[in-house]
Amino acid sequence: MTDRQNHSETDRPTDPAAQVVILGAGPAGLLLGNLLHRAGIDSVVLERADRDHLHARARAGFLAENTVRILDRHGLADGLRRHGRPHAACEFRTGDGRFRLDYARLARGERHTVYPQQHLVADLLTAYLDAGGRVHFGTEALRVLDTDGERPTVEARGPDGRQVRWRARYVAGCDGRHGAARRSLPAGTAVHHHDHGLSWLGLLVEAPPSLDAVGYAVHELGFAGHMARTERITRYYLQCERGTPPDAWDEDRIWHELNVRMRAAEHGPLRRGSVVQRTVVDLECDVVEPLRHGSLLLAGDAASMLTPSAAKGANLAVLEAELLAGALVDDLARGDGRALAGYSERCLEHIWRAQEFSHWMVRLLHAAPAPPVPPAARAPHGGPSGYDAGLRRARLEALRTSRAQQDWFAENYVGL
Ligand code: RFL
Repeated sequence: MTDRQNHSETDRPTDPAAQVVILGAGPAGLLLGNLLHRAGIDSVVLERADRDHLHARARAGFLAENTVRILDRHGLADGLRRHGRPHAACEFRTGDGRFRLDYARLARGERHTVYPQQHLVADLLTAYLDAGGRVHFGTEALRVLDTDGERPTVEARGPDGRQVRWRARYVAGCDGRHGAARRSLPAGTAVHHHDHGLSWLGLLVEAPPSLDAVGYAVHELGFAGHMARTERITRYYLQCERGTPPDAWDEDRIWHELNVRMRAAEHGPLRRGSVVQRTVVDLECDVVEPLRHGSLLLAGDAASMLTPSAAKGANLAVLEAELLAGALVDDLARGDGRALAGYSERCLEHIWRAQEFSHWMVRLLHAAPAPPVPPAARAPHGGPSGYDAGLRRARLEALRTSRAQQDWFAENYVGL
């Protein structure tokens, strides 16, 4: 890029600049930064949080094989190869008993690697900084301006509270659902949103996993889930009323609910430990369409948000970051803008498929929230909740007994 291309009339020569300004140092932003830097594209990452916060931000843990392949392809999988653990089964528990699906023996034979997201972020950050990449911590992007031209600007507030304007050729919005990229979308951009009306209390517990499988418990008191994280830490989920504060339930209540819903008396005890993190997740999802708006491109949660029901969000973020890096390198280093023109469409194919499967999982695992129908208007026997329960039983039974259904499940559960 020439100096002339880089400057607009209102730019001050002292404004910092990069070919690509990346908002957010999550899996999407950091993978993108690494890949651009290696290709000789000048980039900078603006991150609202400080480094310690990123190292402690526990979220995802289940990485699909395609995610591992992408990270491997770019030499960024050392940490997860060393410390990640293979995971290949899930167990469904219902009032009719339990059944297990060894999904690595189904469909394409793929498995997950369990590796906490904050460790992956730490690996990507170290690789980027060691290679000479630039990250500005404590720097919050406020908005992206002039995205319809070739000289977008990011207004940001630095750690000292002062505002800085970053000039770029492209801005990559990898700053999640509540970030500046979403706020800067042109008026009228479609954001397809769906709220399941359900919520989970997400817990990190200091105790080894209680089963060698992901546990999905369907119970009349609400869903409960179990997912391994490390040898010392396990993630549990408990469905709760919308609006429940994260600290509403004390530890005795949490363990009581987990034991009852996971049917520990029938299937074996859960390993109890202290709850070290609590968060309430509302099961909402959305898709921004398209993902490109002139010189602003979205990836990861900024592009689409999923419920954690099928463990897809971080995997999509990695896939999209690789596609975006390839498209930006083609455009900036080779003058070929075709991949960038097709970026949104390519990602949306994967996004909608992941959305569809996550949606199916939510309907499998929960009773639909009560419809706003006065009791007098309900059918005298059964009604909508009985119908919904019947569908869920039929879906679970198909999953238990039909090899075709199990292959479909495995392909979607691990695949992307
Ligand atoms: P991230 O990871 O949210 O990173 C965005 C970064 O942007 C920063 N930021 C800003 N920086 C500058 N200016 C601003 N204005 C900014 N606003 C925000 C933030 O500080 C942050 O560092 O987005 P990214 O990179 O798109 O990655 C997406 C994933 O984090 C997300 O999809 C997953 O965590 C979802 N998810 C799971 N995904 C999986 O693939 N497998 C799982 O097992 C899984 N489990 C989960 C999950 C998400 C969960 N929660 C909390 C919703 C479990 C949970 C509980």
